[in-house]
Amino acid sequence: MDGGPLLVSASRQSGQTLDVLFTPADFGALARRDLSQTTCAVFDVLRATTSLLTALAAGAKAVIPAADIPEALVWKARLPHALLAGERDGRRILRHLTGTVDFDFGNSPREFTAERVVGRTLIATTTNGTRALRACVGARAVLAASLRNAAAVADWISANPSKECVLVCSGTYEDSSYEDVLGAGAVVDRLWDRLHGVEVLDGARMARLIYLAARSDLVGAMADHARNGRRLRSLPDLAPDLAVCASEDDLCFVGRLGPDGAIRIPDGECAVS
Ligand code: 3SL
Repeated sequence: MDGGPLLVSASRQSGQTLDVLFTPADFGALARRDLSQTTCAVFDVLRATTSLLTALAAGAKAVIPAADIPEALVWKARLPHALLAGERDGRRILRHLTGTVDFDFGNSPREFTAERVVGRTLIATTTNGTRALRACVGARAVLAASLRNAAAVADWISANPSKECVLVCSGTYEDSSYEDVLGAGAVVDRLWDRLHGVEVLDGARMARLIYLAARSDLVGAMADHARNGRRLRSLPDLAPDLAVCASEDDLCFVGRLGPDGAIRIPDGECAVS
């Protein structure tokens, strides 16, 4: 893949950096930082960003990431035709958590079929993924990223250079998560030959090395080494999500957070892979 010299030429003038944030402990600092010259690509490989990108691929009009359940319900009151998606403890959010309604979807990418989502706006809240996306509000660009669109994210970053590019791992609860590092490492790897003159910080190098060590069997690696992967593997109805979330580069677009708070496929990107 050759994305051209854009990232290279801009870096010589402006001192670009590429970094990875590994833990949810970084979200607070991120939200307080000046991100006006920063692109943030957010990974929740298992499963939030994979699922929202899958929904967009299936024809959903937009996905609105909500920080928590009350905020999702406020969005729903504003957009009554929108569908609610999300999980707590990996399971669909039901009435006992909302007090009023069952959510329409959980957080399995396999739920977001064209039959159910085409033309619809989704409002999503998940434990870590949507929280990480929201921590990046204020950045010059916020992208939803996963293994499924790693090459598209790398191409977008290359074609739209920012002074800083930060690959944000959503993590699991308050901890780092292996699968998000794999996703970030895959993007660093796709960018690798286009990074001359960019300062590639140790975090980005580490993520790439971890990805390269695992890439021959990403499903097995996630099922063995990721806390969330082990949990999904142990649940017969959710175990097939691992293979969907481990597939690489089968989506040819990025999801970009807009000023209205909704993630969409930008104009000009392919719509469906
Ligand atoms: O934390 C999250 O955002 C979720 O993706 C976790 S889960 O895979 O749905 O359990």
